[in-house]
Amino acid sequence: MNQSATQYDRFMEGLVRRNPGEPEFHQAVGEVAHTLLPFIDEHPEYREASILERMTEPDRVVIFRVCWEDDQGNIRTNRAWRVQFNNAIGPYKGGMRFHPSVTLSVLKFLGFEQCFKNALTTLPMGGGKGGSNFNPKGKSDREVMRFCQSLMVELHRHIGEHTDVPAGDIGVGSREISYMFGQYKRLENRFTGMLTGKGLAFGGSLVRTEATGYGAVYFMQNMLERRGDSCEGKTAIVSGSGNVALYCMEKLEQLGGYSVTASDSGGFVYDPDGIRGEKLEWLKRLKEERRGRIHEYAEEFGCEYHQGKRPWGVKADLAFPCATQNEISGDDAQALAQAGTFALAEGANMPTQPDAVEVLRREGILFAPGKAANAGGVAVSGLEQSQNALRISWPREEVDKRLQKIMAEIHAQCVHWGEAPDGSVDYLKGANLGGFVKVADAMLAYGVV
Ligand code: NDP
Ligand code: 2IT
Repeated sequence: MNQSATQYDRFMEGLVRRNPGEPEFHQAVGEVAHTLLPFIDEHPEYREASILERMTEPDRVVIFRVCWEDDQGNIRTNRAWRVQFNNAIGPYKGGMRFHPSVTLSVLKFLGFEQCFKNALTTLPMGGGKGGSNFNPKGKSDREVMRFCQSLMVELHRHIGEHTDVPAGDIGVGSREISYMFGQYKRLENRFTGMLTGKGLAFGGSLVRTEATGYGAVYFMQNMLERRGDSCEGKTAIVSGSGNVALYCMEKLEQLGGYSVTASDSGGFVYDPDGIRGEKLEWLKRLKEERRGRIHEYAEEFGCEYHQGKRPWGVKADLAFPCATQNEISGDDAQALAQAGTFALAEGANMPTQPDAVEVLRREGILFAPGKAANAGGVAVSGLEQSQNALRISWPREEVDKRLQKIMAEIHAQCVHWGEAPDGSVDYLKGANLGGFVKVADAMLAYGVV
């Protein structure tokens, strides 16, 4: 075993001991530590200042009870968290997730990843994440409203435009953001940009809804262009059918490609003619307005529905996992390679399991990690903050132009830090090092804090 491997084991042993029962957090830190420890070895200033040890300990975590009343008059109780991970380079920034699978471990993994992602955007944003084990599925609008209002009664004390700026994530879209914003305004008697993803009538930014999906495709386009290729004429597997997946499919179509799959937690649809044009518009209405299920797409358009299955292994050039963490196993990655998929960009956070990342590496598949590829969402959130601070709204073209530029800059940072002598790029290494150096240098400058 070489020195770095021993160092890695020692580092991870300590992390696991300090954070028992948090497998997702261990996984996210482990993936970063793999590439960072050898780098830190070569830069003793980071090691001597224990930067990685400090970066893996959140600044603080707020945990609170959320009580609300359902439509039948029953009193319901959920747990909510806000993980304020690191504000070395700007106010905490990151989404809120409402899903029954949310735990402290999940939010710590997401908050940790967010620190690197936000640093890569080139904007002054620290990392944070929050959420609740509340399940919005099947709840009435009024139930969701009462939950969001109750949550904000506690959360409002901990956030603000200069301290911590939440946004959406799984289960938190424009409806939930609006209810939370309305309640904050009422509690604080202040109209301010302390949330992003707001409605266009009250301080939201054009292109924020589309930004994560669009950004993932822009990143893919950057990777392909570096190899003299493009998205034109490419087929893709997309998982999920939520905010990120829908606008990933839309941008793909605009760039001359198309997706042949979409999924939700029930299964996936396979439409070899492409989920595009009128069919994509129909899917958007199904998911954004009617909150329907993906099997309805197969019924409407007469294509295959695979209940309880994930789409990996369907024949396509590109892959965009856009649903949730750990949705691609090692076997799935093998199936992807066998089906001829040659590039994958993570729209979701940590959708690819560590052994699957190894398979992709071995098979020579281009791999863009989420902290680079899905940073478009938080980047436009940052632009929403800028517009709020300036009290203006930029036109759609302006925001989209800035988003494209940011995605190109993130790609360039990955190449800078991840390029091998043979010209190939390890995007995971590039994203980890690029994000780390910016945050670490700020922490070094502050001394021991
Ligand atoms: P949405 O809630 O809009 O959509 C989530 C989609 O993923 C749905 O189709 C959902 O299906 C599916 N899904 C969620 N959990 C599971 C699960 N456990 N198993 C199978 N399918 C699941 O969320 P987003 O599109 O906003 O988020 C998707 C991913 O992108 C997440 O990883 C998120 O962290 C990441 N992300 C989001 C950003 C944003 O701006 N929104 C920015 C950057 C990353 P169902 O409806 O059946 O649950
Ligand atoms: O994972 C993410 O980057 C998000 N959910 C978006 C965060 C944000 O603040 O816009």
